[in-house]
Amino acid sequence: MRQAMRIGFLAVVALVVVGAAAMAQEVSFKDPVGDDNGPGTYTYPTDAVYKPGSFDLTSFKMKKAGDKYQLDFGVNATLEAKCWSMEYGFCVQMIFVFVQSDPATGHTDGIPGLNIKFASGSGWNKAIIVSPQPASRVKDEVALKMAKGLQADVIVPVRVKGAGRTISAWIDAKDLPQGDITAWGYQVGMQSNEGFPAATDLLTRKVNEYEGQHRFGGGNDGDCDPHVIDILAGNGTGDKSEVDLQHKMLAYECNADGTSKAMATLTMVHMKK
Ligand SMILES: [Ca+2]
Ligand SMILES: [Ca+2]
Ligand SMILES: [Ca+2]
Repeated sequence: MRQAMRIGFLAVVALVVVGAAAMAQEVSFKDPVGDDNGPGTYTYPTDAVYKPGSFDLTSFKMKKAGDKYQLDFGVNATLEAKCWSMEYGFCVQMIFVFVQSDPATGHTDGIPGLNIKFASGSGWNKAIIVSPQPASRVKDEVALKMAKGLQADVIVPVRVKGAGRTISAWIDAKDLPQGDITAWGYQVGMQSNEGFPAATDLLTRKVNEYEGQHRFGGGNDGDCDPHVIDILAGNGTGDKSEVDLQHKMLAYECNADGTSKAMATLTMVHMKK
């Protein structure tokens, strides 16, 4: 009888351990409110479609769901389901997720139009592009504008959806490496969906010196300024200190002709354990 109880107890322990491992297939980050200003100076385009808070990332979660990963992004404004001709419940936002599963082999180059790079040891192994454009268009842009050596490491979701203040995306789990996703590094870049991008920009909206109807302001008319409006920083807990850390990471220097003197250099964020 005592032996049976011991075996029963061990079985319960085993179930708890397996359960914990299954639950660990989820990462969750928060981002401060009100830091949707890139390096600290950026302003929104003036058209009314860009509501205050639309580019203010507040959270990022990724969890395993069957043979998919579901990604959820919180923003600090109710999404515009009906604008332009987008079909998925959001239209002004575009989000880039950089996933680091192996620091030794990550890419330190950014993606065309973002004007960022990653620090040595902070490179990305997979980049997920969450856009309200049809997946076929995103894939065409990747093939046209990204360096050949990076294209295989880009993931375009099989489905995207916006509702309330949450943008969601689903990717095939097999497209990410195997491993403990809670031990990996992440970075998230908030951008804006540009249907008429420049030849050098992958569907991204430009940041200029002065804001315009469809242009962010507070940057530089060249491509020496980071074209991201909000990113993760610190431990990704949403602590106020992460605002300063973001501004430092997105610091940049331009030459007089608008070429880059020092490009904004990002590092990865890891879940605090
Ligand atoms: Ca934010
Ligand atoms: Ca610029
Ligand atoms: Ca931020």
